[in-house]
Amino acid sequence: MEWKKLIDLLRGHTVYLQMHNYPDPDALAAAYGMQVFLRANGLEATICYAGKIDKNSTIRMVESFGIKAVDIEDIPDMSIEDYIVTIDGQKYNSNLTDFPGDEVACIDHHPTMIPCTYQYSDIRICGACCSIVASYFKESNTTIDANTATALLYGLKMDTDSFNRGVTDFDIEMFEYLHKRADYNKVVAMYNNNMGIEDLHAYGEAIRSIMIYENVGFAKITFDCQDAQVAMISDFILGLDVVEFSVVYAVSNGGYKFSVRNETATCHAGIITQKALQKLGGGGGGHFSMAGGMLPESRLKDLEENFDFEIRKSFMDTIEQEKISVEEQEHVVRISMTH
Ligand SMILES: [Mn+2]
Repeated sequence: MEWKKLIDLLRGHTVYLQMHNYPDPDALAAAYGMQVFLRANGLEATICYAGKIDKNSTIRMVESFGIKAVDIEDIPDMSIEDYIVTIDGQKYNSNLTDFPGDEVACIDHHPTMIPCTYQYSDIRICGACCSIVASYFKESNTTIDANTATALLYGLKMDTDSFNRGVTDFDIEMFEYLHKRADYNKVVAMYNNNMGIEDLHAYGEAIRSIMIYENVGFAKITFDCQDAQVAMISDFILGLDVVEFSVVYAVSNGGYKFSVRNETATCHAGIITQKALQKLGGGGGGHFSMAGGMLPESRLKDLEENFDFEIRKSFMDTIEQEKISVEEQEHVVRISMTH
């Protein structure tokens, strides 16, 4: 990370920090942290997004940390000359709408699906985008105020499912840095109270529909719910003692969106999701322990009658085909921890 290069690149331009669509706590906190960091270096930037901030946890963040995030529909004058830094997402990803501005920089912690050349790129595979943003303060010796440190720590805790998922040494290092400067009681209080009544409907549907094959759990939600809710349900299913791999899918734009979680050493969630959905005419991908995907409406007609069966079959077959051998395991697990 060469933070001075980012500052030099952005200086003199109208700058937008674009989070992925329907931003989650990690995206919101990382964008906010980056805005504060840029301001400390004499630059103003506007946080923006497509979709909505309508989940309990994110609405509360905006209010409680004083984050000003602007809906793209309220930025009619963004021009092609304006600079965009993508935060917690990458250009060409389906969850990052292409805005008029020029995506000159990217700060993200996800594996790259479709490569893109940026003038400044900081993509590091770690537990949360907030960790990367925290490192800008640390490495540049920029003073971080308690509110910003608390927001980043909350984003880090949320995206790593309280340090259970995808955590690297780097995240722990940033946790230590933020913990010294944040109000951790506030983080814990927010973390323990982020479920809304509407989330219970999604839980209810998932519990009714759950099917378990071997160590794989499937659940379906038949109403349009937010990405964050599908992910939350997938974590929940994974919490069952007999489940080590969970596949949750929910209605979205006439099709289905998927959230997949893995805690086995023999499966790679990203590869399995990509291949299983490709067979059905959809797409997806992601990390070793978490992945997401999509089956478009156009593909449902062919599958209609046996839809749920076809999904389960495709995932079960792919899990069998893609099983990582014992010899490979150590290597893959090590790679997945460090990259
Ligand atoms: Mn994230």
